[in-house]
Amino acid sequence: MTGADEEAREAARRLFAGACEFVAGAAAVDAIPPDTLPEFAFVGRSNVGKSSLINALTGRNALARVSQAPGRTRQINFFRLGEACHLVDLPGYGYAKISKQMAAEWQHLIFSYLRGRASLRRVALLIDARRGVLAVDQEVMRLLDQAAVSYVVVLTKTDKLPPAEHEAAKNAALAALAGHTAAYPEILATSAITGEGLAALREQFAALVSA
Ligand SMILES: Nc1nc2c(ncn2[C@@H]2O[C@H](COP(=O)(O)OP(=O)(O)O)[C@@H](O)[C@H]2O)c(=O)[nH]1
Ligand SMILES: [Mg+2]
Repeated sequence: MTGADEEAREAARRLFAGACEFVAGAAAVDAIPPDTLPEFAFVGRSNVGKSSLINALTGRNALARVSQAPGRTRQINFFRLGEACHLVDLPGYGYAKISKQMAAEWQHLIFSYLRGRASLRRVALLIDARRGVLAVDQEVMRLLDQAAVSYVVVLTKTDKLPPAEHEAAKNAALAALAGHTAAYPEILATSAITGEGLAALREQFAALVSA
């Protein structure tokens, strides 16, 4: 391991060792708090594992409430990690029973947040490793491209995928990045259960906090 690797690892450890507190929940655009700290947002379909990943990254069990009812969390939840950055849990999309009206409201809230957020360093776009990138995920990727928001595709729940299928799942996700101008060119595979990929994601965020 080089000195630079060790430094990166140490910076990530320090960042995620900080206290993590709920700051605000915004169900409407005017309730979004000011962007005072570097921010990392998590977006993905309902039930993809956003809350679980935030809990696993920060080592807290019930920080971002893990909802058993898909489509329940309709607000943007902001958490402060130490004094260093915000972690932002965006409401899930793609829930079948959601009305057209709700879907339009989701898009308005999310897009208002994404467009005007100077402090937003990177979005983690979560994809269920067993399902891969769906048409609705492609739509969100286009929104992110339009808003010129840098995003990294993160596969979730890899523990549910047979080890022999991991490589193919990553390659398929990588292929789905074609033509997406704001996508980070690598896929991170994670599991909130086994902890796979968490250190790599922490390091990516830590590098962007100090950048
Ligand atoms: N096996 C496994 N289950 C997970 C993982 N992450 C989340 N889940 C489960 O998937 C469901 C949805 O997770 P949640 O974090 O609430 O998803 P969200 O709607 O995107 O916030 C819950 O039942 C979680 O326990 C994971 O890495 N592995
Ligand atoms: Mg959630």
